[in-house]
Amino acid sequence: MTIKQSTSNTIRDLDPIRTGLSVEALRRAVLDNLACMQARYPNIATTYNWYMALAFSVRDRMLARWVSTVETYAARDIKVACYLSAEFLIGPQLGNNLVNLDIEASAREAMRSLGQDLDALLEFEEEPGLGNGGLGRLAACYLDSLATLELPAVGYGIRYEFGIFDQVIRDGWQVEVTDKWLQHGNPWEIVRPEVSVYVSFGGHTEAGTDAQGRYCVRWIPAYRVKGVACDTPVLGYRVNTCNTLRLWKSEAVESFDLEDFNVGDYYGAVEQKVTSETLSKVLYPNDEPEVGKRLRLAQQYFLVSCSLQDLLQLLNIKGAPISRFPDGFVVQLNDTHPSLAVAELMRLLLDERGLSWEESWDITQRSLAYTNHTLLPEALETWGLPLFRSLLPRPLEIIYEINRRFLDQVRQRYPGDEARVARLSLIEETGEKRVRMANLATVGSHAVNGVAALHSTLLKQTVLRDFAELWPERFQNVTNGVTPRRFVVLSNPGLAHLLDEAVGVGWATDLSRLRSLEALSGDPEFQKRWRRVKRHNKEALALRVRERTGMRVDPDALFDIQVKRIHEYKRQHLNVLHIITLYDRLRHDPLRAAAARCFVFGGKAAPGYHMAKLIIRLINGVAEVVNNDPAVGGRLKVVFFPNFNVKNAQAIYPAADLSEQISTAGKEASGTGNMKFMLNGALTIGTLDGANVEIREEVGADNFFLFGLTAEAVERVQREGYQPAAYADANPELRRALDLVAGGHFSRGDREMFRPLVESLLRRDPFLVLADYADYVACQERVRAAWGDQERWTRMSILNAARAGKFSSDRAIREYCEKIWKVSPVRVAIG
Ligand code: F58
Repeated sequence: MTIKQSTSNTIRDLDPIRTGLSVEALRRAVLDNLACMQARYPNIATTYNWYMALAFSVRDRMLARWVSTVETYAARDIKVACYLSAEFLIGPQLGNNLVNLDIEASAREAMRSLGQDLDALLEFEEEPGLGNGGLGRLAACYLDSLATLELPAVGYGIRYEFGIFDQVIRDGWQVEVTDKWLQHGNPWEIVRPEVSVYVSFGGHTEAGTDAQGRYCVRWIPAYRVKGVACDTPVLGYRVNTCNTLRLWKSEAVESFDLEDFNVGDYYGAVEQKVTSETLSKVLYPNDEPEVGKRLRLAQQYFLVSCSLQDLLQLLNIKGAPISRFPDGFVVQLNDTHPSLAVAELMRLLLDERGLSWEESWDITQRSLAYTNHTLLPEALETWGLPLFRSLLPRPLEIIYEINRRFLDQVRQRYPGDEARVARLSLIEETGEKRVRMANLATVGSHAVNGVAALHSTLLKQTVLRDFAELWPERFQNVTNGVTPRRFVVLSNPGLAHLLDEAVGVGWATDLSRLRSLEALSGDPEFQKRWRRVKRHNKEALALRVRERTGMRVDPDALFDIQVKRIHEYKRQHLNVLHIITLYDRLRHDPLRAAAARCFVFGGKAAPGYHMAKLIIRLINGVAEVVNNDPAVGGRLKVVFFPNFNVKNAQAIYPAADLSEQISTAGKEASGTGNMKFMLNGALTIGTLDGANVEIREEVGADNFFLFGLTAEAVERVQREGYQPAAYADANPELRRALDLVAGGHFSRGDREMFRPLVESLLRRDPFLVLADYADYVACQERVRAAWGDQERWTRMSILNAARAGKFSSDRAIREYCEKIWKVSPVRVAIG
């Protein structure tokens, strides 16, 4: 017998059971994987077994593309976009991979022939909740676009064992339950123990001279942790490009648990192992200022050190000199969480590769770029010096040296302006000394961008003003985008089908083509089909609401939806005050004409953010009263949809009529949910904040419900001494709404429960809820009138989708490539 020597790397040389795309090939593959990966025959297989068998069959079909992609990148002199992010909220994988491989229909048929329902298997999948919200989801949309546009890219992050908590509602309160996304294993990842790096922590440094007599520093760490690569394939939409999301998992360094460390101390060794593994154990669910979170700083350093070491190794494998690093890689920092990359790349080049400071700095700056995602001063990351020094003594020294050289430059440019020097410094000197991560990221990067036009403008006027004056050419805007594959093709198949017919296939990768819908927006026949799709999606959501909350909602009602993290600046409580006002009107005048409205809320509150949790409690309190009051007669319904995540989002956006984007102007950097709603034909009620500004520009003022103070006016009102109580005094409806809350009407007579919320609104109201209330309520009247004319509403809905093209993440990624990354597409061939 001769064994065929395989040197092939083409898909044709793999067994068709791993690659075939027909119904029959898929059916056989699933049976094969059921037996060989799950040790089950069909008669005793559970949903879990079927899900895993199908997932492995789909993954098999991605692998040849994955290997070819890696080989293509390795063989060619190309530049790779490296997206560093502490969060990737990638969502369920099965459905998206089926769509991108274009085998959804065959898989459905194959599973049906095996007696299985594909939808039930899709529903079974747990999503990796490795992110808090918009920032993590943006990273996932960008990976999708990078692969779809055939751009060489890698995502680097952390493989948290526990992602964002699951939210359950008990007695109206949020309760956090640990997320166990890995409990059934993860069929989408390949763990690569052979791809590992070591990361140092603690200890001290020793300065000396090297063999050539040059000054050098040695870091003697207190301990080291091993980072192991866990790779997830990211297949583009109907292309061969399959990029990698590399998430690092922390492990103990073997030497600790076996040799020197643990002789006779077995339990001590195990403890060390546990400590090391703790590093990637849990995602921080915080939306609040960081205070003394040692583990979080350790995670950030772990992420950047693993990723940069990996890139240096890749460069080595390619045989390229270190000076070529910026030609081979551009490293995008997704907010300040990975901004230690500035210090770490310097350390690796200086201490480990022996480069000079000047060479190292040139490489670092040319390679890194930074995206800012917030203007809230309290959300700007800083780390106290004692913590920083004890955990990362060598990176801190490097930061000090960067700062020294940087401030020298500043002093030369602005002689005598010590106030400016203090503002620009990487170290905050007042009070406890702290490292300012946004300053570090800005100084170490060649490009800095905001995530919507307004945000980028405000960034230059506020938090990074001095930097923008110093280096105006570094500042850019790249307005966020979302992937139409997951958020239409996958989650709104009815709409996708209608779009295929109306504008022709191809819109999913060229969203500007939706413009041709404009011509159909007034067509009665098309309108009817449009409404039918929406109605179908609303029925599906109503069913889900019933399952999750036990509540019945009417699919004919206007679905008015606000889903996003719960935060005071996002003003869910403004929405609630409007609902209370509508309710109060009906209570006093039950015969009043009122079209049915169903208000849906969804979103998690940071576990320690009491006011946000109280807002959730208020929504549920209002729901309990409004939904059961006979005077309302079912015309108003309030639903809090528990555990808003990517999976639930996919059922929610397609069913929305009205999208609530009501943040205080100047506070929401961009928003991306606003784009997903628009793309699915929802109309927006919103302030001139974040990307709302551009949404309104695209869709036209007539097709957008605008209200509220502008960012400028917000600033002015606050500067002039805002008196929220005066607004309540001047507006009887607002006063009554607040009185109902304070009087225990929504808390079964408990007057204490919502006191902190009402007092905060009346005394401080930092986000100008009361100042915007009247205009919001008036604007909602315009919504009501528009809804009353279904032909008009449908036209506006169609125009919203038609004009959403700008908000594709493909457009955003192309802009990053052109303005910042200088990365070009690379065709991947298979077979
Ligand atoms: C969000 N930030 C912005 N941060 O709030 C939103 O306007 C923007 O559209 C989005 O980024 C994408 O640019 C955001 O989601 C976080 O989740 C942080 C994660 C780390 C802890 C603090 C919150």
